[in-house]
Amino acid sequence: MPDGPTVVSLSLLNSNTAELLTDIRDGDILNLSVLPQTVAIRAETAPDVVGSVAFDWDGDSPFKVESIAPYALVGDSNGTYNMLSLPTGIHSLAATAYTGPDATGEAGPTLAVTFEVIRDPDAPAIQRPNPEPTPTPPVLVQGTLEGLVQLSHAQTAESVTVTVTDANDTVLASTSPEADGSISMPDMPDGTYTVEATSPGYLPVSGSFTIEAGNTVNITATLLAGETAPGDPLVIDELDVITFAGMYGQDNAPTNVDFNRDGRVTLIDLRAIAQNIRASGPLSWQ
Ligand SMILES: [Ca+2]
Ligand SMILES: [Ca+2]
Repeated sequence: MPDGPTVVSLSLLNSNTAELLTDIRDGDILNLSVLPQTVAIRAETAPDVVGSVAFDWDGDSPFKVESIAPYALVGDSNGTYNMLSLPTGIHSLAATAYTGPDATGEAGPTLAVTFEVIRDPDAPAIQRPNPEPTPTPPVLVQGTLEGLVQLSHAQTAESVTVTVTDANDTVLASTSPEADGSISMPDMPDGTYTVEATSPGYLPVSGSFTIEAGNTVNITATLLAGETAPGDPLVIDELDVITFAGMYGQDNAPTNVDFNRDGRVTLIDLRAIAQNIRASGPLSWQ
């Protein structure tokens, strides 16, 4: 609070009764079809008595200087307010308090408002802009993980499961690719994720991806065939060959040894193990 004389508010009064109708704030819309027709405007000061108050009004500067309280825009006679003619339209009002009479001495800060006067029987008496702008809810930015997942010896990737986890190992999404291996995981909030692709009989693929500003991240991977013995270290080795041998020749074969997903365990599948022998996982997304 400044030490010097200060205009702290501007009051709209009924000039006949001196009743306070409202304080006038920047952006107010005052409806003279509802408010009394006879109005006055008064500057409220701190302290209550100052040297003088100068008013600027609709471009006249100064329009009026009042050296005796009350400090009214169009003056008063011993406290009886003169009626202010207040035409409809936009009005600008500024008031400055001074230490001395007739706008002399030190000036305090100027309180300035712009307000509108309307005459509308259907509108409220006073419309006031919300002083606190309504906070806009944050827009949840969401991106998409898109990609292609393939199995090294199969025509279809339908047996693959793609899982997305966050930094807390919470599973956020899980999907299976289309037959051609394509995946699309929309509605992913911005963040960094671990993405893993698994399929029975294949080394898993794992990677970390960051979605920023709702963008689409493209990821591709090829899983290698031959990991037939789930639970052993992720290496394609003799144990996988032995597991395979136990099911050799079977129809309706389990998918963990039927790498080409043709329903039979044949030499075609053995060739897949041979090609990938000694490979270890998890593999990385490209
Ligand atoms: Ca193995
Ligand atoms: Ca097969």
